[in-house]
Amino acid sequence: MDSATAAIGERLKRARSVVVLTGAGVSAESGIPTFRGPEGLWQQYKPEDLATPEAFQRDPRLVWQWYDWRRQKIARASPNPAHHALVQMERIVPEFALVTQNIDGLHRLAGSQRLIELHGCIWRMRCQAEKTVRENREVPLRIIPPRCDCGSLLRPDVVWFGEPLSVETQVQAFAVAESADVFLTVGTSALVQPAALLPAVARERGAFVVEINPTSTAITPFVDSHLQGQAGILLPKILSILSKD
Ligand code: BV8
Repeated sequence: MDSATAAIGERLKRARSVVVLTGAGVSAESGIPTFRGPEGLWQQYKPEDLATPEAFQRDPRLVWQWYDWRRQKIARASPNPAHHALVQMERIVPEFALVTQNIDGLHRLAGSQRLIELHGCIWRMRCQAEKTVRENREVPLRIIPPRCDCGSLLRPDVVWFGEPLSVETQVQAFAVAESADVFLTVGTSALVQPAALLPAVARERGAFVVEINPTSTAITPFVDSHLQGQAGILLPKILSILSKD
């Protein structure tokens, strides 16, 4: 194991509070395309065409076809070693929080409990009129766009571009980032706000910030340590050090 990875494992051993921010890269090894990679989700579509309230207003059927296609892919995916390593880390570290930008539900499926889902979950739907939220795992959707019993359109219970994250979710996420001894940012291009602010806030408050990503990102110049590699390989290595007496 390279010394930088081992050093992160040793640092986690001494940490009281650890926060991990994840993005689509953590689910890449489960076979779910990332947003901005070569085979990325956005390659076929532009975010402003689909993941916005205006797009849904304009063409709810098209937006739901895209989400149905993603739900079908996600339904066939399983948590990978990165997800499992984070579940074990949560059980070892005294104060642990996992903040995810992902809507695929794989962290919860793997068993993560101390989980903050910044952008919602693709398996929940919300009535446009009543604002009631329900879980729906029907794959593929028989009726597109799906409707509530009240007759109104249902929408994915996710945060679209141009929509605010819930205040409660933001308060929780920034609170844990501010009190982190070590902050890991894993599998995210760190482009989407306000999630991408979290590593900077943690660093400002004195956290040791580690980035795990095969490539460099917008925040690579600002982190304390960049481990170049895949989450599904590096996180289990870090966990093996952390779990050693
Ligand atoms: C808001 C849900 C305000 C939907 C998503 C400044 C401040 C505030 C806002 C803005 C701002 N500047 C711009 C904005 C607007 C916008 C924004 O950030 N735009 C960006 C594009 C510039 N932000 C918003 O609109 C946010 N709302 O701020 O509201 C407001 C306030 C009051 C009133 C009204 C409005 C809402 C943003 C949420 C958008 N929703 N998802 C859906 O998924 O369908 S974001 C979407 O992008 C996903 O959640 C995704 O997770 C997220 C981030 O992408 P990444 O996860 O990083 O994925 P990406 O493909 O980019 O990168 C993957 C990385 O993994 C790569 O680096 C790759 O190298 C790496 N990788 C690949 N394989 C592996 C790997 N790493 C490790 N291991 C591997 N094996």
